[in-house]
Amino acid sequence: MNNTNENYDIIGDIHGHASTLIQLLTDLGYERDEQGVFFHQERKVVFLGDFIDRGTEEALVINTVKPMVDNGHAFAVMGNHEFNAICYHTNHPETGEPLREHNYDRTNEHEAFLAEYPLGEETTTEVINWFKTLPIYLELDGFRAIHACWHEDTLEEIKPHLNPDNTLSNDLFIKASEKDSAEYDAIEILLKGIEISLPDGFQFSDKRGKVRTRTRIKWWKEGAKTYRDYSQVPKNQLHNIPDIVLPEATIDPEYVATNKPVFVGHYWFTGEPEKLKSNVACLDYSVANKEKLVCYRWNAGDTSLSNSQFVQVDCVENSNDLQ
Ligand SMILES: [Mn+2]
Repeated sequence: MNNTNENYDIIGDIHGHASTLIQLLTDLGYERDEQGVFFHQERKVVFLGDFIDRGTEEALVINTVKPMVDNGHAFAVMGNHEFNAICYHTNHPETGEPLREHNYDRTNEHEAFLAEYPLGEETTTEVINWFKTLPIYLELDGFRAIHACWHEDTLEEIKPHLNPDNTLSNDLFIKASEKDSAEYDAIEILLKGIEISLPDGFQFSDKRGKVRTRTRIKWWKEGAKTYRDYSQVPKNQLHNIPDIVLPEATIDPEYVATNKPVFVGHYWFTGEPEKLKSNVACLDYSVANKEKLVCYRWNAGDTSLSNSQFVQVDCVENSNDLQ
């Protein structure tokens, strides 16, 4: 894609917080056209996925983002929540069972979306069909975008199963819904990040209080030697992660500093936004936990990342939240 002369605003996970998104777009100088679609004369947005679940303005997020993409004012990649929604709302062609089981946990996680887009309704099908048009990654001249993890080997493995526009084929949704398949593992890595098992006897609580024995790793980190160095867990849980040296085989090739800059969302960071290393930035700062929505302003000609280019907006409470 020849886009060296374009300026981009890359925006992290929104999770149903449309009022906050609208505040951010306004702060960034975006205006509405006659149809109400946000645009900027000199810039385009790159959305990093996870538009839905958690917040109470799911439709307003979709009705803000989708027309921007349709009108060429934005690009968007798929998040794990869109992938999960597609599987929740799609039945297996042979068994007729949903690709993602409608059990209590999964329905509960998807509750905010279902409140606005009930199962089987026409508008729901339309939104799910739009999710299917989202590519799994975006590679522009200057930078890359993917929801959770840019992992070269996994991308190479999955490329033959992608459509020419990097969207997932219908077949891939089916295969990637079967645990233990190679496709399942690949989607887990790209959309949810790389996880490792902690040594026997160790566990921690995630941000929702669930006890876990596997941890997301800092795949971008160079020189990590121990489980504690390499684990991406809430700060108050770090003491539960052992300072034990990782087995040799666990250490995955990191995202080397000579690679093109990459933007991800997904990791529920808090505090002051900053790059993770010279060429990796995460833009998820937990708006879904009433924290911040974060953007990175990439200007034409940029070749590296700078902490001065982050823009943040505090979560805007909406009337539904106050009920
Ligand atoms: Mn995510």
